[in-house]
Amino acid sequence: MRTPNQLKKSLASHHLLHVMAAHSPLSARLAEEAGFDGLWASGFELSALYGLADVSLISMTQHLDMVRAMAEHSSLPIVADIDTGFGNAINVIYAIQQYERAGAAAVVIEDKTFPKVTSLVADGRQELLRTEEFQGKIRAAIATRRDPDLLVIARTEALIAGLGEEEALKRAAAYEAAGADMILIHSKQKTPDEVESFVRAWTGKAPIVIVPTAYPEMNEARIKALGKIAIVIYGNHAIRASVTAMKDVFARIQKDRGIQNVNRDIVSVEEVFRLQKMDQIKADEKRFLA
Ligand code: SPV
Ligand code: MG
Repeated sequence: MRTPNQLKKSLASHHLLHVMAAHSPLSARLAEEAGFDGLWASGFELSALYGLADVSLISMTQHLDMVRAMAEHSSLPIVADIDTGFGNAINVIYAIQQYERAGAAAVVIEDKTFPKVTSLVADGRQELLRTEEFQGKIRAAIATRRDPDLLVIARTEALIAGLGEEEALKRAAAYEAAGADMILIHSKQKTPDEVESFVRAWTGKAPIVIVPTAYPEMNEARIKALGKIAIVIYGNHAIRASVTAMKDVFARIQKDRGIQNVNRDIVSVEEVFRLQKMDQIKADEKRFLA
């Protein structure tokens, strides 16, 4: 059985961990082959895959199925985006039991009300839970996990909700006091200053996780210069890369009225066979099909 401690061990090495978004076992395998340290089981990506907004429409069961399938096809640790925990502290208890069994190495719970609204949308309706209620959810998660190596990451959306750095710091400290192993600070500002200022002001012991989608200049050098940040999550680059590639190829096929030109620019069918482990199927056929 998978154990979550691979992520904890990697964190102990004090290297910045690069965690790539995935929405399927296939994207998980590609992220692993590309050399990432972990997988972000993104709610945004899965919602987009279904053509849905990331506003708590995808069920926990759908997301869990994705996590289980990714865990079967990749050995990378999985950081599960469990949104608000799908309800109150009681829902969190059930979610932690399920995600731990599914093989997650970490869960990220955000301090928004259920149903949540996706973070990066302009003028999104961002409602936060009372700090005490969210602390109860963190305490529920910590009390429920069977393996202490399953990391519980508290995500504050205070900056996303426009409540300012002071509130974000207060909440992060309260969540650490409730037992959170790490703090994810999210921001939709187009430049890194908001998050950089938060990180500089953070005096807690819990390492920080960031998702620099909105402020892409925050590269490794800049993150390392700040210190305190242990994980960077590339939050939606698997689904955006897929959309880019599909739009391009579909448009070219339409323009060329055929697949004759695009064929050399997309992976071969053999490459897909490789990803499907077709070799193994052939070998098993030889061994077992009498
Ligand atoms: C996700 O990828 O689902 C996230 C990151 O939670 S964000 O969409 O930026 O909120
Ligand atoms: Mg999400």
